[in-house]
Parts: sequence; structure tokens; C-alpha cells
Amino acid sequence: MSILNELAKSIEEGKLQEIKEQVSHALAEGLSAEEILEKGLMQGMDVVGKRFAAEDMFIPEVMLSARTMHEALLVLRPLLEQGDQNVKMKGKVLLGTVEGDIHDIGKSLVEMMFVANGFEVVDIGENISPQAFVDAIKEHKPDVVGLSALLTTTMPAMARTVEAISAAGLRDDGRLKVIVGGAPVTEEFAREINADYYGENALDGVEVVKQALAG
Ligand code: B1M
Repeated sequence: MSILNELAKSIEEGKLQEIKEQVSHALAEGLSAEEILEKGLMQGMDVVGKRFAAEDMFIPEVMLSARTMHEALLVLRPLLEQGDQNVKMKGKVLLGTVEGDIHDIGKSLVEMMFVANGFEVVDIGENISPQAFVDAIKEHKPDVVGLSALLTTTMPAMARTVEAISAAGLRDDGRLKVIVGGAPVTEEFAREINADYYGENALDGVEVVKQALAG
């Protein structure tokens, strides 16, 4: 089995104790952090999602896979966050997963991509209510707020959050930009709920924000 297939399998099987060493080994073999993430770890998570939907895997096993993914990201984080030292943006991004939603892996990747591009990131966590987003924006004064939702059932909470941010007057001067993303979220939905931007994946999200802030 190739190293990348082995990594995918380890995520699927929740090999919590082994994963860090396996990722280090893959790096030592010359694979890049991006390849390890996209062609190894995320492939494994994809299989987990499919098996979960088919009721061939259950919550405790999926949680173990998620914890294994977090362990693997601990090894990759410093490498992914290094980025291109020549393209540094200035700006502060506040990130959170919306109310009712505890999925955090995608958000962690979005965070790493922003850090890699020179942004300061404040991650306020998961299951964040609209009011808590409003309070955190007042406290941290970010240039960009990023909302993540992984469930179709939490997409309305995303809409409520954008609405609460606008209702609090935090978008009145046009300085604060709102970006939304997550597997069920689409560009059309982002437009409908009056977000400024949509990020299809972590890298795309950062590129969209970089272009907007540069222009
Ligand atoms: Co959940 N879950 N889950 N789950 N889970 C999904 C999302 C699901 C698709 C699985 C399935 O059925 N195939 C399904 C949702 C169905 C739907 O709504 N359409 C589902 C369900 C149903 C549930 C529960 C309701 C199950 C239950 O209790 N019956 C429950 C809900 C809990 C809650 O939140 N209230 C639940 C629970 C869990 C666990 C706790 C077991 C665990 C989460 C652990 C954790 O995150 N710490 C879990 C997991 C791991 C998954 C899957 C398998 C993997 C998610 C993941 O981490 N993907 C997932 C199936 C799948 O996605 N294939 C599934 C990897 C990650 C890198 O991708 O998060 O999509 P993703 O992020 C991407 C993009 O979406 C994007 O960039 C990221 C990187 O490219 N992105 C952004 C994300 N946020 C962004 C923000 C941006 C821009 C881009 O700008 C701000």
C-alpha cells in the first residue's frame, strides 16, 4: 500500500497512536504537507463520511477518526502555516462554527491557510451563537469574519448570524467582510444570506479574501 493510502486508512480506522509517526515518516519520504493532507488524510475522511452516511460507521468511530485527523494536523500545522514568506497580507480574521454545529476540522484548515498568508486569526470555536459572534467582533475588531457550517440543519443559524452582525451595525461602514463556507454551503446561499464572500475550500476562502482586501 502506498504511503498516502496508508494515511487514508489510518484516518478511517482511527489510528490515534500511530498517525503522528506516519505523517512524520511521509514527510521524511519527501511528500509535501499539502499532498499528505489532500491525497492522504482528506481521502480517508471522505471514506469516513461515505461509510457514516451508509450506516457502516457510527458516531464513536467517526469521532475517533476526527481526533486522529487533529493529531495529524498537529504535525502538519507548522508546515502549512509557513506559506510563502513573500506574500504577507495584513489583517485580522475571526473564525467560528455556527450555532448547533460542532464540526471543527474544516475551520482549522481555514485558520491554517489564513495564518500561512500572514493574517492574524482569532478562532472563537464551535457552536457559536449569533450574539456571541457579535460580541466577539466588538471585542476583537477583525477585518474579516468567517463562518463555517457543516450541516444543512445549521445553515439557518449561519443566515441568522449574518443578519445579527448586520443588525448590530457592524457592517455599516463596509469595512468588515463576511465570508461563509462549509460542505453544504454554496455561492448562491452565500448571496441569499447577504454574506460578502463564499469559500469553497480553505485555500479558495483565503484567496477570495486576499483579492478583495488587495483590490
Ligand atoms: Co458529522 N456530519 N455529524 N460528525 N461529519 C457530516 C458533515 C455529514 C456530511 C456525514 C454524512 O452523513 N455523510 C453529515 C451532514 C449531513 C448534512 O447535513 N447534509 C453529518 C451529520 C449528520 C452529523 C450528526 C448530525 C450526526 C448525528 O448526531 N446523528 C452530528 C452533528 C453534530 C453537531 O455538529 N451538532 C455529527 C457529528 C460528527 C462528529 C462529532 C462525530 C464528527 C465531528 C468531529 C469534529 O469536527 N471535531 C463528524 C465528522 C468528522 C463528519 C465528517 C465525516 C467529516 C467532516 C470533516 O471534518 N471533513 C462529515 C462527512 C464529510 O465531510 N465527508 C460529517 C473534513 C474537512 C477538512 O472538510 O469540514 O468540509 P470540511 O471543510 C472543508 C470545506 O467545507 C471548507 O474548507 C474545508 C477544507 O477544504 N470550509 C470552509 C469549511 N468551513 C469553511 C469556512 C470558510 C471557507 C471554507 O470560510 C469561513
